[in-house]
Amino acid sequence: MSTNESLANLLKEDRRFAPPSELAAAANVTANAYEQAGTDRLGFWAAQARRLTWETEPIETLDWSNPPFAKWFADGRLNMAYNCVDRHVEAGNGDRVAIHFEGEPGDTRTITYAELQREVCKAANALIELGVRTGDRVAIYLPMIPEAVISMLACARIGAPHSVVFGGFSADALATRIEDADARVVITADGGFRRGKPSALKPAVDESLTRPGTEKVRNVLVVRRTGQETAWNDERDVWWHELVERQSASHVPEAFDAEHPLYILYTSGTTGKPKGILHTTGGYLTQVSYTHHAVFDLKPETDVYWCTADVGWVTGHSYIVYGPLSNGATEVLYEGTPDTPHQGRWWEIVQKYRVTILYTAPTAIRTCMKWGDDIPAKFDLSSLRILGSVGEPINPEAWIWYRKNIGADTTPVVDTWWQTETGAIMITPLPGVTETKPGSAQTPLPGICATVVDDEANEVPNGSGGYLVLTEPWPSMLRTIWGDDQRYHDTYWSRFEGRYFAGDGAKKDEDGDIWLLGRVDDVMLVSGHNISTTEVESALVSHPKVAEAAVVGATDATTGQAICAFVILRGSASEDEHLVEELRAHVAKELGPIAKPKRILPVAELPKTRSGKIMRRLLRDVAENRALGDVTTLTDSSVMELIQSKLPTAA
Ligand code: 6R9
Repeated sequence: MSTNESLANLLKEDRRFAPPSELAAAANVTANAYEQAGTDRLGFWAAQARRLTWETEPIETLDWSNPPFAKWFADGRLNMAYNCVDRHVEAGNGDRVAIHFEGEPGDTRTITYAELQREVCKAANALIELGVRTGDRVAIYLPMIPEAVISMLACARIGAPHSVVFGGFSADALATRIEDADARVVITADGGFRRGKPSALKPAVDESLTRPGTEKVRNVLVVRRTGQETAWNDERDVWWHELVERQSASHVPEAFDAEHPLYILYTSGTTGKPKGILHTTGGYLTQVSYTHHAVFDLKPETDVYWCTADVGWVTGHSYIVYGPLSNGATEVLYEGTPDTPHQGRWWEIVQKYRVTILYTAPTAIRTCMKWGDDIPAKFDLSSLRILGSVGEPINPEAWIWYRKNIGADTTPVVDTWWQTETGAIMITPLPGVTETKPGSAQTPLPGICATVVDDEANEVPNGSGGYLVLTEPWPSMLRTIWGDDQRYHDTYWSRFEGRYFAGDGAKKDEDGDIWLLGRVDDVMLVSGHNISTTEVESALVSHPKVAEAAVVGATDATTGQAICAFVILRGSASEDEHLVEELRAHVAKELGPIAKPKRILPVAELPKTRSGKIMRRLLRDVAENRALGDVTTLTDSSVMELIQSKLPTAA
C-alpha cells in the first residue's frame, strides 16, 4: 500500500502535550517499564501475572510451540471472580464502593465490594441450581445494570464461559450467537430504560428460542428492571428476584487452569458469519489488569473511574468488568444514553460522582462537539485527571476538543488502540510518561511488539504507511475462533507469515510513533492513489463547521473510486449553498487536490454500530445506489432512510 502521498495531513499535526509533572511524579508506571520489557519480555509479563492472586503460581510463562495457538501461564491455577471481588474483601476493603450505578430514570444503587461478593456468590449458586456446570456456556442479554456485571462474574466464578450479546441486537442475531456457542441458559431482563422509555428485551429472547439450533437452552433467568408486562413460559423462565435472592451468599471459589475458557464474544466483521472470539483466564486477566493500572494510572483508594462503553462490547468486558474490578477500582455504571433527559447528562454524572478517569469513544466526543461547548461548560469537571479514547481513530480536532472542553486543557488524553481479538489495550501513550500527539495511539505498551509493514511484509521506514501487525504473542490474545481453528489461522495469521494481521492500516511518523488509519477494507483508491478514509475525515473535522464526517470510496468511471463524504455540522453551523465548496476547498488545502471529495452530503446522523463505529459499508451502498447490506448490527436503522432521502439523484 503506497499511502505515502497522503501522509501530509496527520504528519502536519505538530501540537505536543507533556504529561503534567505531578501526575508523572506519582505515576503507577514509568519509562522504566519499556526498558524492563525490552530486555526480558516474558520476564516482564511473568512479573505482571504476579499482580494477580493464584491458587497455584505459574512457572511457565508462554508456550508458543504450536503457533498460532498460544498458552500463557498454563501450569497456573486461579479463580477470576476471586481476583475481581473476594481478594479485595479479604484485604479489608469490603466497604469500598465497587459500583456507583446510575439508572437512566435517575434511580441509583451503590454496591460495595462486600456486597458485590454476596451478589456474585448468590448468582453463582443460582446458576448451579439451574444445572450449569463448569464449561457450560451461558448467554447474557442484559441492559447496563449491575446484574450484567454480577452475571459475568458469577459465570467466571463457576468456570462457565459467558457469551454477552448486545441488548440492542435482534432476535436473529441473538439466536445465531446462542446456537454457535451452544448455550444452556440465557440471562436477560424484562427490559431496560433507553431514551426515557422502557425498552423490552425478553420478547427478543422468546423469539430467538423459537429458532432451530437453540433447543438446548433449558432456562431463561429474567431480571425485573422495568416492571413491564412480560410473556412467561413456566417451564423455562425463572425470575432473578425469586431464584437468586433465596440463594446462600457464600460460595467457595474453585481455581481453574489459566487456559480455562472465560468468554466468547462475537465480532460481526464485514462479511460472513460472526466470529466467536475466545478468551481464556490467566493471560487475559494479567493483561487487562496491568493495562488498566498502567494506562489509567488507577489509584484505587482515591480514583473514581468511568468507562461509558456497553458491557456487550469488548471494552465493557475488559474495562468495566475484569480490569477495573481486579484492581479494586470504584467505578460508575450508567444505564442510558448521553442525552437523556438532557445533553449534559454525562457531565452531570462526572460532577455528581467526582469522576477522575473517563474512558469513552471518539463517536461520543464528536457528538458532544456537535451539541456545543456550552453544555459541558455548565458542569464542574475539575475532578477529571485522565481521559481515554477507544474504538476508532480519533481525529486531531476531536482530541483537542476533548482535552480542552472536558479536560480543562490539562488532563492527558490517552488514545488506546486494541481489538476484541487482542483482549486488552496494545498501543497507547502512558499518561505519566508519553508526550502526547493529538490523533495518534503512538507507542506499543511495554511487553507488546507492533509494527507497520508493506505488502511484502517488510517493515516500513519512519514516515511511511502500510499494515499494522503484531509480531509477538501477548497474554490477552484470542486463543482461537470458537469452533473454527482454521478460520482463526486464516483470518489473522496467514496474510503475513508468523505475524498477527490486525486488518488496520497504519503509518509511522518521523519519531516512529504509530498513527492508525482505519480498516484496510475502507482504504480508497483514487486515480491510483491510496487514500485513507481517516485522513479525509480528520481534514473535514478540522473545519470549524464540521462535527463529524464519514468518507467512502464510490466506484467512479474516471478515477476508479471517487471520494464521497457525509458530514454532520456543528450545532451553530448552517447549511448554505457555499458550504460544500468551502469544505471541498478546505480538504484540498489540508491534504492536496487528490483528496478533494467529489461529493459532500450534509446529514443529520451517521449509521453506527452499538460500539459507535461508523458503518462505511452501508454508506458505500448508498453512494453506489445499491440496496443496503446487513443492517442488523446498526443502533438505529431509521438513520439510513434519512440519509437516502437526502440523495438527489444517482451517483
Ligand atoms: C476495542 C475495540 C477493533 C477495531 C480496530 C480499529 C478500531 C479501536 C482504536 C481503533 C484507531 C484507536 N479501533 N481503537 N482505531 N484508534 N484507538 O474497539 O474493539 O470493537 O473489536 O474494534 O476498532 O479498526 O481494529 P473492536
